[in-house]
Amino acid sequence: MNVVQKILEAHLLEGELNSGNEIGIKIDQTLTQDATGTMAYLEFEAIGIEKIKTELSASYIDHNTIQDGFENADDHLYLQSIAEKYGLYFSKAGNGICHQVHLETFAVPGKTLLGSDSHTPTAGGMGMIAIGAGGLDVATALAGGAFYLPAPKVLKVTLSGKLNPYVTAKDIILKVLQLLSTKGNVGYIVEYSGNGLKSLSIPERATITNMGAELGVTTSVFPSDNITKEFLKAQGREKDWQELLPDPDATYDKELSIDLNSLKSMIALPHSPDNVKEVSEIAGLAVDQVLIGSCTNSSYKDLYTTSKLLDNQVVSPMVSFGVAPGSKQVFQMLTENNLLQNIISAGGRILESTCGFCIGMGQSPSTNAVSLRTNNRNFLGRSGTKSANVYLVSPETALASALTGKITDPEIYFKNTKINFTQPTKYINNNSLLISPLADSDRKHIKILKGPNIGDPPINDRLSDNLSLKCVIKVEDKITTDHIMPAGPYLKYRSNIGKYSEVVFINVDPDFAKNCRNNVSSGYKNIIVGGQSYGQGSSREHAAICPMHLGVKVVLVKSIERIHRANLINFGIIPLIFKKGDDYDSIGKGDELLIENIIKQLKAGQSVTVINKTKNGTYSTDTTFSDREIDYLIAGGKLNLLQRQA
Ligand code: MIC
Ligand code: SF4
Repeated sequence: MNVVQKILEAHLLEGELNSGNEIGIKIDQTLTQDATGTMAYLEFEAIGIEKIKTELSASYIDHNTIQDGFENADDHLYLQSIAEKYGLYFSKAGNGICHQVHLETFAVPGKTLLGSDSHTPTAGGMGMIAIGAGGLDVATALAGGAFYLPAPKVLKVTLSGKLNPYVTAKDIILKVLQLLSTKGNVGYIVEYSGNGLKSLSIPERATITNMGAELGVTTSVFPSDNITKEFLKAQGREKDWQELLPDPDATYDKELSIDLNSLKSMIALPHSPDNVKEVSEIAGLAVDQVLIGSCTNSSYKDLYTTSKLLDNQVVSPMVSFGVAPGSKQVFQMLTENNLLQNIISAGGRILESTCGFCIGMGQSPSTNAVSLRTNNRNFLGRSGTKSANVYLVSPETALASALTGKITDPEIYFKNTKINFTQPTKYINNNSLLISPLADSDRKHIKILKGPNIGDPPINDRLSDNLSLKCVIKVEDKITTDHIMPAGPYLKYRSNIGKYSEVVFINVDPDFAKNCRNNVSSGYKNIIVGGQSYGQGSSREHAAICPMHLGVKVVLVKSIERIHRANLINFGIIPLIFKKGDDYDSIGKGDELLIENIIKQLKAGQSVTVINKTKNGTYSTDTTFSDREIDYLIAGGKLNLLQRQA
């Protein structure tokens, strides 16, 4: 068996690993963050369970900590009271980004983790099967329910050789993205292997599994070896270690090799993480902003390197330069070892240990700016400035470019600079911002605190047999959940579906919400028509809930990404895939579409037929729903069923 099979086999509750069908697995740990967490816990409360049933669950505050207005602070209080009531760890604002903190504090080789954030696979660097999902799936896992996924295919990526100085783990994953793209990898889990692993530390492995999310795979995983053991030991958690290696005769569904010796520094160009070139190909382009941080590149090694490379240097006067340590641990390690000094002297702005700029919470670049960032997504407008061009790079490339004021290959720029980083043998463990679960006797008295911005979890209507639909929007390929449900300034409405729904697709079609409402008042449900890889990116289930609130009942696309597909089904929206991609061309915005006897068609496992009354066309669709998914769709969503069962 390979590592993926070993972990899944040990957690299998339903189905068979090699069947190609759906499997149900036991979830050991969960994580949530504030932006998806409020809805996840509202859903958990609605299920009606007394105490969480996982081995360990943690609720992090890291996405929105700006607190402009009461809404955000109220969300934090709600989440803290939920953690106290139901037995979760609570990581307060300032403790760090969920994935970095989870890696340091809780990740355990061989265990499973489900997180309401698409970068949950970060913990795969520790040898866990760590999967991103919608909040309702995490709520289900908290209540002890299985997590369902199609039995995965495993892609082996063999890393051989050793990286040259200033070529990094980030360049490895950017190379993988260049080779595989963000499309067409649904259903795979990536397993890393090869002698190249010997020189990759846990935070570097975590950079790779983190940004594996951009491939659209279910997750990515590294074996657990002596390097894993040393990291856990330095975190004071050696007892959590177990060796986890593939069997010598393990088999894989697909293979890919990367020679680390010949790898160059890579860069993702606007506006997609797979638009990757070598840095040398675009060197010389003037840069306005450089930001180091996010869950991809904010480990102690990343910031140690940042400090050392800035020693006695000053960043270009034309560059706005910010650095966000990924966690309080990283921040404290920097202060303890006198490393902040160089960053401050060089002209760096020290930012809070949160997601911040990565999700458009602050640091929006100037008009038409070139912004170089170490995070994982550069979707159009995500930075908060639609005209800005965001490039994704390693901290080393970011630093060389910040110093010169133009995109610069660090291999050349730093060729005479030598820095020696060795992994610390002991990390600082100070838990002043991490609150442990309460004893059962103390939990009973806790009152849940809900500010006025926090609403009820939304529930959909039961599916009706005939659907009269209006095409409310037609979008192209690679529509991300950031397009559907923008974050940034709107984040504080994550707990208020009515208000948040007003901005669905706002940067694509500002009239979307209004048009949805008009169609509903004329007796139609809404249908969204889209291209390839619809719903890439974030796990935010609001990209399903808010359209549902606006009367969207069907999404008809050329292909769809895993987490978004699951979220749509969880909230009773039917994702249909064109059998013939060309049919997409014949549908226009405003067309009237009809699906007859849909419940019968779904139950019979038939290809659902969509009739275009405006254009006189008929489209067949691929339907690969499991029985469980059909039950959710008919009931109008998973919550309706779970409540009935509870
Ligand atoms: C992201 O990186 O897009 C986010 C913000 O972390 C999301 C979660 C969210 O939208 O709250 C994710 O990756 O799932
Ligand atoms: Fe936060 Fe950005 Fe990581 Fe998402 S990708 S968890 S917004 S740092």
